[in-house]
Amino acid sequence: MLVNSAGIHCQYLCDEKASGSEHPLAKILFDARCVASADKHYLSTGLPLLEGASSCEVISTTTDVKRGHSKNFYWAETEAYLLLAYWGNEDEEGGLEQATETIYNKLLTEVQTRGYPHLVRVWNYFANINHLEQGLERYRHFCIGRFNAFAAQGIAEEQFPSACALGHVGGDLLIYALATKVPAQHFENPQQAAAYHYPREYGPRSPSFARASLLELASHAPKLFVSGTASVVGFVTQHPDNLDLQIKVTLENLDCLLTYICTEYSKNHEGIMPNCTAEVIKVYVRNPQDLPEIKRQITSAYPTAPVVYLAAEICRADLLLEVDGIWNLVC
Ligand code: 3EB
Repeated sequence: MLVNSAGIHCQYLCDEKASGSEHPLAKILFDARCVASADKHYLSTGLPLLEGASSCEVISTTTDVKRGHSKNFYWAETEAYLLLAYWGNEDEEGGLEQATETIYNKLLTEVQTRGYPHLVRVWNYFANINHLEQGLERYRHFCIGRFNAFAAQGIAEEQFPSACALGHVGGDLLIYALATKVPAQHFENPQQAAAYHYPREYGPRSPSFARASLLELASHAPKLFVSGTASVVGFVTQHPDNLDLQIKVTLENLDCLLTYICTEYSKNHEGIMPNCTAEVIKVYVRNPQDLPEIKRQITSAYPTAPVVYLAAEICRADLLLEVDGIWNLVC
């Protein structure tokens, strides 16, 4: 029997009611409020679609899915993959920092218990990410909660998953994650500092994530989960007031990361350089009026990729956009 032969695939659906696949792990909705859903394989994000392929993304696999849910929790698993989603009500859970820590503790326990101990990718969406609370930006409170949970459960920096953290329009804190039985290979960007080594001026606890995570499962093209990427070189925001140049640096960061990973991959595979093709791209846009210029440059860089443009607050107040996505390494 082939173990771990299951593929995973993401696509933007034209019609959110369309099946997209017979085996969906989850359907991600780009909508105007984030709430725990009654129909639990729909994950409401609170990130409205500004433009693009669809207001629904399906994460699907090629094998049977078992799934279930309870209040504020959804799970779906196949032989190779576990997807978990948690919704948190900050008021009921002692504020953002505590709610984040509680959810990450549950998440890290759950992946262990179910036998998929390796986190590949985590998506984090919550309200008012740049607002101050008790003198500290809410993103930084979130980073403290996440850091504490990783520390408590003995997760080392090298094991941090890829991630994104965006501000949504309001509602529940949503954290969803993909975990596997075999570890992904995590990468850093050669022209960026590791986020987990950002200096203290960016917050009392640094952000716990990798820049990209590569999954190599038998009989499938290696799949690369790319974290939120923005106009940051080293650890410093570039061009805080210049949209055009922020887009260019963001695209350069992506290019640099993808080239580096393909080169590393080729070193371990007889020098064969893979072709890196985008499966899905998400562009998070702070100011909707910036959409035309952002779209122009993204389309020029990725003319054939499925892209959605979402309204979102980026976790640094001086960043105007962030891009993430999933790429396939085709040999
Ligand atoms: C940056 O490069 C931009 O805290 O999980 C990107 C991706 C960013 C993930 C996170 C933050 C996160 O630092 C911000």
